[in-house]
Parts: sequence; structure tokens; C-alpha cells
Amino acid sequence: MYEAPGVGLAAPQVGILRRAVVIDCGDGPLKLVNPHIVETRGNQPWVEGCLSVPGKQGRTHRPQWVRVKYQDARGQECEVVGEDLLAVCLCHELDHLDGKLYVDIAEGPLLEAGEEVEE
Ligand code: GNR
Ligand code: NI
Repeated sequence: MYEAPGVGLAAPQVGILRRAVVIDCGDGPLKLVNPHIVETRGNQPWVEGCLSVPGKQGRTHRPQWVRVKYQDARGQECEVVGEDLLAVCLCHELDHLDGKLYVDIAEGPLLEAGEEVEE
């Protein structure tokens, strides 16, 4: 994830068929096992990219706020609340665990990565 570089990575993206993801939106690594969304609030537009869809980006809408329950690396039950980018990232990574990509919810055609777009 850091080498890519990316702000999140789901285990199935690297051939590990487990319900595990890592996320780092700038506050250090979050490692989530068996994560699930328990509450969402709001809706926000975003422009998403994905390491599994190289060279592209696309417009989506995601919850503005999410609450996620998960187990940590030791199996302890934990909870994380995310807003803005972290909320997007949580939704994006959790979708990977169910084989879903942002392209499935993208609005309009995919854009070239690096193409300047307004949110
Ligand atoms: O690095 C990533 N950036 C990103 C930007 C906007 C919305 C979602 C993401 S996740 C992506 C890394 C990735 O593909 N994780 O699965
Ligand atoms: Ni992705």
C-alpha cells in the first residue's frame, strides 16, 4: 500500500482471500479484520481511484460518515468512526471484500488518472 502509494489496500487485491484491509489516510495504519459497517450518515461526492483499476478514476457518491466494527490483529472487537476521506476509504476497502469495485457505482464514464476534475 505504501509503495503504490495508496491510502488503503484489501487483502483480496494481493491474492489473500481473507476479510482483512489496511487503511492509512495520514493518521497511521489501521488494520481491520472482519470489518462491517454498522451506521452511516450523509452522502458526499468523491473522485475515486483504485490500485486494481490502474490509470483510471471515477466519480462516486459515498456516505460522509461511517461507523465500522471490526477485530484488530489480536482478535479484539474494535470500532472506528470515519468522515470524509476515511469514510470513503472504509467503504471502498470493505467493498473489495465482497468483490465490488468503485467502477460498479461510478457515475458517468471513467476518467484518466491525473485528469483534473472538480468534485
Ligand atoms: O489509494 C487509493 N486512493 C483512493 C482515492 C479515493 C478513493 C479511494 C481510494 S482507495 C485507493 C487504494 C485502493 O485501491 N484500495 O483498495
Ligand atoms: Ni481499491
